Amino acid sequence: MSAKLAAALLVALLLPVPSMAAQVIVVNGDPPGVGFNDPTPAVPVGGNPGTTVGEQALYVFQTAAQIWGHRLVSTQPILVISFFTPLTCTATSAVLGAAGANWYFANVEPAVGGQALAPDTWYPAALAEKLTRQDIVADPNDPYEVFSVFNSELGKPGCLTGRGWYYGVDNNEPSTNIDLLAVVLHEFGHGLGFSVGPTSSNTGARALGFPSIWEGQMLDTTTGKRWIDMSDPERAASARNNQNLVWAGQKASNVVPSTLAFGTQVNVLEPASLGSAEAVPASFGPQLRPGGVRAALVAPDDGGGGSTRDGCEPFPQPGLIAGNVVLMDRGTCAFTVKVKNAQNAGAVAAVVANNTAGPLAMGGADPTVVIPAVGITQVFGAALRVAAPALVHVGRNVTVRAGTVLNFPRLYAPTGFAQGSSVSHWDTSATPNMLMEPFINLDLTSSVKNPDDLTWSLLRDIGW
Ligand SMILES: [Ca+2]
Ligand SMILES: [Ca+2]
Ligand SMILES: [Ca+2]
Ligand SMILES: [Zn+2]
Repeated sequence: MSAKLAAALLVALLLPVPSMAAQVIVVNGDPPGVGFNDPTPAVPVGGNPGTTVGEQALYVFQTAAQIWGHRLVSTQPILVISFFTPLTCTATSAVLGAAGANWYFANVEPAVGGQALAPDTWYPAALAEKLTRQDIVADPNDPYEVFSVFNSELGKPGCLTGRGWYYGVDNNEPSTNIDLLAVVLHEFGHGLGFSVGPTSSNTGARALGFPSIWEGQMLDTTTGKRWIDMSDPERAASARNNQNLVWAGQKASNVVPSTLAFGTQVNVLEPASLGSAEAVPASFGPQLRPGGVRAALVAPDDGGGGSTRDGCEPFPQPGLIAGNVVLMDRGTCAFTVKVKNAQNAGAVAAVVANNTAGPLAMGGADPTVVIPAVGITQVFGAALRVAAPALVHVGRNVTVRAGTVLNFPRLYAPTGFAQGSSVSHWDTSATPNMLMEPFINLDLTSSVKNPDDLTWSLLRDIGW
């Protein structure tokens, strides 16, 4: 039995990539003059010897295919149809790429030496062929196991203007460019099976009533139920249960301690009844020192604007702040503006409470910020505000790894459902940043495996 999620049918030449373990073959799906066929001259960059934009793009894809090929074990070649096409974007945000298994298979009998699939369960094509040890041909005119598309407009006016692809293969992209190799590795990861598959993450509905192979490892830590045991509405609710949906596979859990860093927390020393809660370090400003910050937490009025709690105005009474940790609410102005206002008033650290569910991961950049800042949940922020002034320690949590619950890594399940991102990614609270988070980060390596990354361990949990 087979199911198709999306079509990708621009066929051109086959480009085999030699590899030790599984053959991952990039199929150039671009029409003349576009993407892999872009004849624009280019200067070799970051280990990529190509002398046209098209050659450089192909070199990046073949590098990604090789990295995956060395990891995967399969007797069956994995055909990846790839092309560049305009995808959704604005001057400040862009869909970089999209990919998936080109087919899902269920109830396919194994060939000699192959393994049986779990009954009535959808498998991504490449994995189904690996396990059953055969070429499962659903449609001879569409033989690809993986399809992938990438944004052809990146860096052009109106599409992350000026921030085009980086074609080097050395993880050394300038902060103004997007590392194509990381994006290709990410998208191929989806195509190989890093996805909830034909089960709708939005409605929880299953294709033909069969679960996907993912559902057995998707655990909702609020209800204690796995997706495989839920009704459609329960799955839809779980997909929005921010911070509480995890991947409960054993292999991924095993490598959490070697892959993810210890988390950060705000621990309330006085009044002790408030306990402690997870905090997410901001992407700007200094890191917390190893011992963290121990000081009084205060929540003074900023004296102006739509809210006196948002820290968007310079604090009128710096005397209330000097030497203390300042609590502010998310909203109205950039995170860097709030933290800078706290710093200017003499604060030693800043804590910003979310205005929606989940811990707050603060982005932005301002090299003049010299105090550490962390984001917390709206609920914990409200409790702290009531208790202020309170004595707090902002520092490392030495028992819980960042981005985990019960030592299981979180899946991305924001309260506001995000089509194309929800569920089939790691949560952004993972630290260091993981390849399969929904947003690209500058600090990714080209590794898909522990101790750098969790992707490979998740794929092993589903049978790779
Ligand atoms: Ca095949
Ligand atoms: Ca204000
Ligand atoms: Ca992260
Ligand atoms: Zn993705």
